[in-house]
Amino acid sequence: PDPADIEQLTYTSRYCCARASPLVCPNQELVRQLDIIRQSRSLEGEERSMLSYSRAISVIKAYPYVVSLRNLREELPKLPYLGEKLLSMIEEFVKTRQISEAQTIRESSRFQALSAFSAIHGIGPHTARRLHALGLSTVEELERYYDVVPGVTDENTLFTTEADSNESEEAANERSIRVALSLRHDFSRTIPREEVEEINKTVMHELSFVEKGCKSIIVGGYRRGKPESNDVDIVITHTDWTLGSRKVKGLCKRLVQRLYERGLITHVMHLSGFHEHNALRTHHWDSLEKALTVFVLPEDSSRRRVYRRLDLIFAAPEVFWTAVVGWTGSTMFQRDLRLWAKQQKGMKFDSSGISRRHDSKLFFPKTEREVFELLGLAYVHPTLRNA
Ligand code: DCP
Ligand code: MG
Repeated sequence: PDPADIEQLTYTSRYCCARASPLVCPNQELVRQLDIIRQSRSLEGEERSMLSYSRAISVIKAYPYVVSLRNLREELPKLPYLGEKLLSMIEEFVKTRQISEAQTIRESSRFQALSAFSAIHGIGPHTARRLHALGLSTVEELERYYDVVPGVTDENTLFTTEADSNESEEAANERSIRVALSLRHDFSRTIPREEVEEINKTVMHELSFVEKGCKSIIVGGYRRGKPESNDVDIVITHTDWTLGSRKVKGLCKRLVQRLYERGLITHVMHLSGFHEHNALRTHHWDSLEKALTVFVLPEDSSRRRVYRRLDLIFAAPEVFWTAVVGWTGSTMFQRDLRLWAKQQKGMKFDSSGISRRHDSKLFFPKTEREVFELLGLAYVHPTLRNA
């Protein structure tokens, strides 16, 4: 990160997109314990409480000093989103290195079951609670319930290029859960940066046979500097600014088809071209196509094949940088970008575009910096977006 950029950021801002949030902060253990409470609120479907904890946690992540009884009295009460409840928890932590509520939650069997269930891709808090209410409490019991054998999936019937149109959302979701359950031992292994890079290289090599002149950026946690990722997220576009949008259209299915034929993609959980951004609907490049897949690198003498989650996102050149910013995350960072754009600038931001609210005028940033400039924000380096 450029020190001149960092200087523009203030940890006291109400918006995390105006703060610097490093991957590891001076109060990491405090953050870890508060995150257990946040996770519990999320699993219980207590959205408002969950969001309060998310906001408080992200404020602490950007706080550049180790919390002490002194700054608890003087500075912390002035920071946004740190209310009485949070301050008393921080005080408890400063005095005892523990937050008793986090401890209690972690020891509860309900929390253990719900968090184990929601760790399976496709199982959200609602489904996790439903499964738990059926009397299930371990992942082994889930396997029996879904009739899944670890490591065994039916690869052929699971792939369909019509997954988006023919299948009901519910059926697609159940199919994803079954795949994720059967491959959970692989999916729970994190992906080192070198393998993320090799997956990107392999995908782009295959893409060059499908369409020339494309480029990609690896986004997600990798781009924020995480040493190990849970999945691989790649945004792809075409290098030709004028013809690119036409070349990108339909590319998602064509690439997925090729990767599947090569045995590199084994499953497609979800395939879509969707219209996220209302203002863009009437235009020819109106969609961000994406494929949520399972990818496996070819066997190598030095390693066995490990199944990995791979998300491919396709963006026309005009919206490439908004897609990159959106998919770099973090989730909280993206949430506040939208909020900032709306509340402070009368703009609309999401992964598929930036527009002005009063006249729906669209903006086509040519660089990542320009995305921040258009939104009237100081540039935040990707490694400082871990809000
Ligand atoms: N994202 C999005 N829309 C979605 C899912 C994610 O815009 N439907 C964005 C926000 C996330 C980023 O994409 O920060 C990547 O999401 P991941 O779930 O892959 O999370 P990370 O990449 O941040 O971490 P990891 O994959 O290591 O768990
Ligand atoms: Mg990711």
